[in-house]
Amino acid sequence: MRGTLGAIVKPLPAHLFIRHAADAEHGWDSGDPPAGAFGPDAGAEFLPDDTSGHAADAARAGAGHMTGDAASADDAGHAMDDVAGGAAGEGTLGSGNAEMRWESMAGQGYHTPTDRFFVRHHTFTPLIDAATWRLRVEGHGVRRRAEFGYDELLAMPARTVDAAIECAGNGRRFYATQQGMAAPGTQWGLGAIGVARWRGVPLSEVLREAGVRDEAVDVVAAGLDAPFERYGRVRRPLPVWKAMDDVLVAYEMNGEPLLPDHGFPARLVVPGWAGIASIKWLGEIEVCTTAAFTPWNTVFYRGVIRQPVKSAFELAWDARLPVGEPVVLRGRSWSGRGRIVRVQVSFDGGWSWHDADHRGQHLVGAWLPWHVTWVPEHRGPQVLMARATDESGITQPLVTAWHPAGYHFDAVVHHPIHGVRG
Ligand SMILES: Nc1nc2c(c(=O)[nH]1)N[C@H]1C(S)=C(S)[C@@H](COP(=O)(O)O)O[C@H]1N2
Ligand SMILES: [Mo]
Repeated sequence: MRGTLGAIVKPLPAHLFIRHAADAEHGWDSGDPPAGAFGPDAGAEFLPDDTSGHAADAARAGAGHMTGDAASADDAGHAMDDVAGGAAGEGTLGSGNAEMRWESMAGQGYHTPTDRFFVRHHTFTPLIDAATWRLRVEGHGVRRRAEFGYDELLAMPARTVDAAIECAGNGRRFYATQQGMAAPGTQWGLGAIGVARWRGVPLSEVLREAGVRDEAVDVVAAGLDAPFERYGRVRRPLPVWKAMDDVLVAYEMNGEPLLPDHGFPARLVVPGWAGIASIKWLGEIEVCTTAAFTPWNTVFYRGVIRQPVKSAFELAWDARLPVGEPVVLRGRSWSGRGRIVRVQVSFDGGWSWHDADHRGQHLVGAWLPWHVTWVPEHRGPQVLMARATDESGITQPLVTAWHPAGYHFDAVVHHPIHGVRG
């Protein structure tokens, strides 16, 4: 068991873009959305996930040890901000958000290595001592309070699950770049997703220890990170059926204890659902006998449940590809609704589509790696497109419906490349 956390280090993010929550043009600086922007007048039903400039400010104040690659890399096509870090401790991202570089998945196996797994915090990484950490389960929906220490959790029947965690705002920047209407919040490209091998105790086991009542309706998981502005601790309700189905109280990620940035000592992993459901630094679970409401299902992430179908190339933005030379383009597609059944790629702006070959496995709740061979014919800027169909029959559209908070961007992404002399 690791008690002292200074030793647990997330490698500095050569494979990550740093993205600040605040964006001068499209975000705002406090928890309050601009008047009218998301109110009933705007016809908006949903509100943004990223509302705070505080995290970025704290990061600047505490910045220092995270410099270099992430800030200086050529980032054409991605809005890059200055480097965050330092707020919580050496070796953690501190505050702020970091996005996986898709080209860093090239040549990787099925899982996202932990050093490039995206990080999304509402405030900053808490350093929690596992020796004194407790997970409490309580509420009207259980017969008795239950409490678990780290060692007790590790001693319970464990399960291993390969699952994706994806931010509801993944792809948000394409509302601006492809559809001409910027959505407020962190301007993620497609890298706010990762698939890891999680190990932990099924939440159903944890709840059973407390004796779930038939009357239980919702389960509210709360994090031990600092309260977010005036909204209190990050906490998100889950319906009890999902909580009892496939949710994990995870303590391991890719065969190692969780890193602080990803929720040490324990987090929820909620397969297929928006990342906010996968509460990090889990401290309390309240089981309610009536529908539960917190700012994380009313003000933020309202109506957001399953993740839609998406695809990405394992390729740098503006990659340079030699004309006349066959290139194997690889990518991955995923959907919170189930398996991917088809992936097609277009090299001519969507006029013609070619089936991609699938390689390996596609686990439900994770992703399908695919590849297609192409010979670039022209020099100069071009666009690659990939679109997937999931087993619910839904295919990625060319344009997605506007969402005022920038969630659910499922349209085909235009990936720019340059044909260069071979
Ligand atoms: N306690 C707590 N849990 C949290 C968050 C948070 O800020 N605090 N962020 C959520 C969001 S919005 C996402 S997308 C995922 C990101 O998980 P990761 O940082 O391990 O990639 O964690 C979720 N769980
Ligand atoms: Mo998120």
